[in-house]
Amino acid sequence: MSCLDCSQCSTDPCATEMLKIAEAEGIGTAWSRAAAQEPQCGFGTTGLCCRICMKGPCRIDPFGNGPQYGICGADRDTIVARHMVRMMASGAAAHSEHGRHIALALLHLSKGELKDYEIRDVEKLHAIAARHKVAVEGRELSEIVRDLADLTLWDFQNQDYSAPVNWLAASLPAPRLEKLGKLGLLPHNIDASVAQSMSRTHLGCDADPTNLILGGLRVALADLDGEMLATELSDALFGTPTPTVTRANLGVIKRDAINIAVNGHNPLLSEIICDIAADMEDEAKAVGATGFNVIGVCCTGNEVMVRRGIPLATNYLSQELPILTGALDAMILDVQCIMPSLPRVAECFHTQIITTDKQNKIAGATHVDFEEHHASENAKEILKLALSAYKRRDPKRINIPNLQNEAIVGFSTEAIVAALGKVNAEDPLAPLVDNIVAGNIQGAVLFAGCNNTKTQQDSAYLELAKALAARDILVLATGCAAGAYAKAGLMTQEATNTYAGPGLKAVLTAVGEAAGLGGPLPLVLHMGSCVDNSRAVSLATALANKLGKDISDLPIVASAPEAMTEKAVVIGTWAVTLGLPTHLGTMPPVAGSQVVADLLTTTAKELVGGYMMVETDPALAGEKIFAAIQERRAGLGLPTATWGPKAPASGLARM
Ligand code: MSK
Repeated sequence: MSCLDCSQCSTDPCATEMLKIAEAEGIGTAWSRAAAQEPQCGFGTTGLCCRICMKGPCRIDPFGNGPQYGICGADRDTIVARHMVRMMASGAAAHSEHGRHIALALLHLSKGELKDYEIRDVEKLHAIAARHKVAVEGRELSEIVRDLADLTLWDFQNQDYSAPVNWLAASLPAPRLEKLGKLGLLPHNIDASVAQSMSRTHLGCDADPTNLILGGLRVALADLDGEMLATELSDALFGTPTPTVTRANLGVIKRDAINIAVNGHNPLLSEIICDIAADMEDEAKAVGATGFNVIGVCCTGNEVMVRRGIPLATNYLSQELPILTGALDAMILDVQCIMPSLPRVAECFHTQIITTDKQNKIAGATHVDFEEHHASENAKEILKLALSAYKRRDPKRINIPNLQNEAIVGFSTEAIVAALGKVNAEDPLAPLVDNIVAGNIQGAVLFAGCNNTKTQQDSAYLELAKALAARDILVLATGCAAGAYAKAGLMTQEATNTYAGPGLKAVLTAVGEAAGLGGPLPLVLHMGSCVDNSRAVSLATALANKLGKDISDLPIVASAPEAMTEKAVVIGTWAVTLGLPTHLGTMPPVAGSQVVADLLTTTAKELVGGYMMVETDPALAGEKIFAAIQERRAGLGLPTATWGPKAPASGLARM
C-alpha cells in the first residue's frame, strides 16, 4: 500500500520519518492498513449494521429507501443503542479487569505472598483508608491493606442492587451521588453491570433506546469505579506521581543500550521490569551495551513515566514505529491497545515481542506468563530475552530519529494540590478557585483518549491545546493525549511562555515558582494513563466540594479529539454522566439514529447535566469547548469572555 505524503498521517516528525522507512521497505503499519480498508462500510460507520444474532448481519437503509427493520424487528434506534451499550460494557470490562488485577495483588500482598511488592506510598494508603472509613490507628499495614482489598473486591461481588459500589460512594460529591441515586444510575457491582449490559442487549431483550442508553450510563459509572480503584491502589503500591522531568519521542531510544519498551496499561509488571533492569546492568554491559534503557509506549509508558520519569517513546497509533528504528530489542506487552501486528513488524528486524498476560497473547510473539508471585523471576527471564535479541541487532539498519522533547510530568491530583499549597498552605485550592472567579483561568479542559487513523495523528490535540491555553484555559491530559503533548514539547515551561494566555501564564508562573520549579508549570499537565482519568474526577470533586457545588456546575470540559476505543466510548459516557460537556473529535457509530444522537447530546444534558458534542473540525471544536466553559461560568454568576481572535505563537525548538 503506497501513499504520497507521510506527514498527512501524523503531525509527529518522528512518526513520519519512520513511516517513510516503512513505505520504502514495504512494511505494513496502521496507516497503510487503514488506507487498505477504504472505503469503510457506511452501515457500520453509522451504527446501522446489526450482528448480534446469526440471522444477520442486518442493515438498515440510512436514507429510508430500503429495509428499516432487522429480521427480528429491531429498528435503527434499538440497533444503534444496543451497539453503543455493548461498546460501553466492553470498555468497562477492560478497565475494571485491570483494576481487579491490582486489587487482587493488594490482597495477596496483605497475606505476605508477594515478595517483590510493597506499599511505597503509605501516606496515600492512609488517605484512601480515611476516605473509606477504614481504621488506621494502631493497626499493622497489612491489616489496612487487607481491608482496602476486601472493600474494593466487594465492588465486584455485591448483590444488593440498592447499595452503590464503594469507591464511587466514597468519592463523588454529595449532590452528584444524590442525583445519580435518584435516577437509578449508581451501579452496585461492576461485573454485574457489565453482565447486565450484555444481557439486555441480547436478541429479544431491551428494545427501548432510552432505557438502553440509561443502562449505558450505569455501566459507564461502573467503569469509572474500576478506573478509580485501579489508579488509587496503584498509587499506594507504586507511588503517587509527583512532578518529574523526563523526555519523549523516538529520540529516547539509545543506540548503545539494550532498549526495552513497555507497552499496554497495567503497571504490575512494568514496575518490576524497571527495578530488575537496574539490577541487571552488569549483564547488559557484559554483552557490550551501556545498560538497559527502559522506554514507554502507550499507557504502560504513561504509568512509568509519571511515577518514575521513564522516557516515553510514543503513543498508541505509532506503537509499531519504535521497531523500525532497528534499535528496539524487546517490546513487553501487558493488556489493552496493543496492535496484533507487532510480531509481523518485528519479523523484519531483530526485536523480541513478548506477551505476558494469559488472556492477551498474540500469535507470533513469545509468551512469558507473568504472575505477581514470581514477578522478579518473570522480569529476569524477559530481560534475558532482550539481551539475546540485542546480540542479533544489525547496526546497518539502525535509524533513530534525532528528536526528543523535554516533558515535565507527574501531575496527580495530590501533586497539583501540593503545588497550589505552596501558594496558600492553609487553603491550597483557594488560588485555583480565586483565579477561576477572577477570570485569569477561564476553566479547564481534560484532553483524554486515543489516536485514530481517521485524523492526522496528534494534530487536533496540539491545535486545541494551543487555542484554548491562549484563551486562559487550563489544560490537563491523560493517555494518548498526554503522549501527544509530551512528544510535541507542550509539557514544558517554554510552551507555557509561548502559548499560554496572560492570565493562565501568570497563574502557572506563580504556582510553578512557589513550587520551586524556577519557572511556570508546564502548559499541559500530565495526569497519567487513560485509566487515570479518574484523577481529573478527584480534582473536579475537590473543587465542587470546596464551592459547595456539583461537578455539573464547574467550568470544566472533557475532550477526546481522536477517540477510538470502546474504553474511550465508556469514558466519554461517564464524563457526561458526571455532568461534563464532553467533546468527541471522531464520530461514534450513532449517526444512524437521531433518537440515540439526541439522547447523548440533548436529553443527557437535561437529565445529568453533561452531554456529548461531536465536532471533527478542531478550529470549531475549540470554539464549542470555550462556549461550554462560558455557559458554566455564567451559571455560576462569574464574568464571561468571548472567543475572539488569538494568534498562537509558533514553533518550539528541537532539543
Ligand atoms: S492507550 S484507550 S488508545 S488513550 Fe490508554 Fe491510548 Fe485510548 Fe488506548
